[in-house]
Amino acid sequence: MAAPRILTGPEVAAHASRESCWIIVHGKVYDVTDFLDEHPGGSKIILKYAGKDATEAYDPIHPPDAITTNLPVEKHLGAIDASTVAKVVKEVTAEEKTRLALMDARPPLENIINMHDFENVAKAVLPAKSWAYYSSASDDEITLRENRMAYQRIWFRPRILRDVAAVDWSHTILGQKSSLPLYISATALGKLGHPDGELCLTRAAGKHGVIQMIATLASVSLDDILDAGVPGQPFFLQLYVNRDREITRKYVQHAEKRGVKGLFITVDAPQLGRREKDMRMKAVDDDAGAKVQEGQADVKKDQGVARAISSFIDPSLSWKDIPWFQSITKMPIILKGIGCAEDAVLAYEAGVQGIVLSNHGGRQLDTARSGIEVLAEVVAALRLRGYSRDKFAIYVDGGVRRASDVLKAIALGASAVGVGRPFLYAFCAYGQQGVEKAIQIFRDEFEMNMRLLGAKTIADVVPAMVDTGSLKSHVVMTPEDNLFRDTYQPLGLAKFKAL
Ligand code: 173
Repeated sequence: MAAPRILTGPEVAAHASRESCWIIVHGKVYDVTDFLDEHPGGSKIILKYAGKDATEAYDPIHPPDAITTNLPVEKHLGAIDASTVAKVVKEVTAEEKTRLALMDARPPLENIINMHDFENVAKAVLPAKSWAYYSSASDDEITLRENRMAYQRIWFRPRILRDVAAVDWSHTILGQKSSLPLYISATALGKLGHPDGELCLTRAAGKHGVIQMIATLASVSLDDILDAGVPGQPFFLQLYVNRDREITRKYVQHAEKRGVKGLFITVDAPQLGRREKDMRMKAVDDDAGAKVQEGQADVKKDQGVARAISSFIDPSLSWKDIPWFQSITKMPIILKGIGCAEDAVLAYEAGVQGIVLSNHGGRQLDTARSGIEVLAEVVAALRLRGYSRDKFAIYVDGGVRRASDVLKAIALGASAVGVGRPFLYAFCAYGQQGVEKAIQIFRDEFEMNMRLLGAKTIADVVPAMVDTGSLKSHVVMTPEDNLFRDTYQPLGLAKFKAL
């Protein structure tokens, strides 16, 4: 076998144009000239790193094997001699300095007492682009906010004198033991917020008996996440279905072989929503950044992070595909992103094992209703068809910030609840310890709320414990949720250039 070719920094730097573009990623040199126009994120961003090391920019937004699977082997030019690469001294911007200072000045973790606190810290310490990507939702972000507000339109009907000395909020989710009646829902691109990315969730979840749903577009590979689990740690997998079904088949079967306990197929994203905070961030960067290839028509420039990497998702996915999924895996199949009773009934009739009533954290169809509102009509429709909670799972996600929200959903018939952003913000702000603290806060809140509600176990949380009279009315006066209001960042309008 020929010895691998070793290249030097100056050799790579000589290929820094559209005509010949080499880049370094993780110590290897690649010729990406022919790939420039195929790059889902556009050519411009690659050209920014032409002739240079692109690892730092590449890492958070690509699956670890993206280059090796997309680039023919003859374009893998060899290894780089690191000692010959000119060190780029990065200028620390004023914004970055402020961010680092805020990181040092974070509230000590013991002062964090609720999920809003994590969000508030994450907002301050995340790079602006990461915050924009995570926090954004589609169009006017009405649904994002409604997800929170809907819980405030449900009121408790507590029971008293029930000997609540011992209360137990542990639960079973898709047949798996869970220390909480909620699971960590999938969020993508964790390394935009923390160098260890999704592993912060894995380690905390393993330690505290919580189930993590792994995102197809996690920054850490599926295998690396599974390898980081403790023996027997249960995981679910969120699936974006690839236009190339062979890729999806292999991915799903690999996950099953590795012991993943449930397949959550995302069905609400045939196209990604327009998340304007994310889109504007990209525009700002283009104005301020290096003007690579000025005048070049690059249609992808203002679409934001998520849209740039989502072109593999198959918009032709339909009910006809469900039997195929059932033929390739024995994992329970859950359709994630159901928004009305009609589709819940179709899912039930298709023989899948459950659904997630979700609007994708407000990131897809704006003014879609909240999962918790949809839950009431779904349970009613399924009851007419003989549904029982132990045979078909109904999960809800979106807007959950308190154990009381979870209890409301369970009272209304949810099997369990998904919590995404709060855990994401917890690790962006404090790494694994943040996630552990978030779990601890939920525990404390479950203990208090279950005692006050008069429920000793999750099975005791019943429909009669909630008043949903106002749930469907979207114009009900309630006291404002100040914490939510203070962390919510209003959308902005297009900025004028400097005068
Ligand atoms: O909500 C998202 O951002 C999301 O689901 C996604 C989809 C494609 C690429 C990255 C994230």
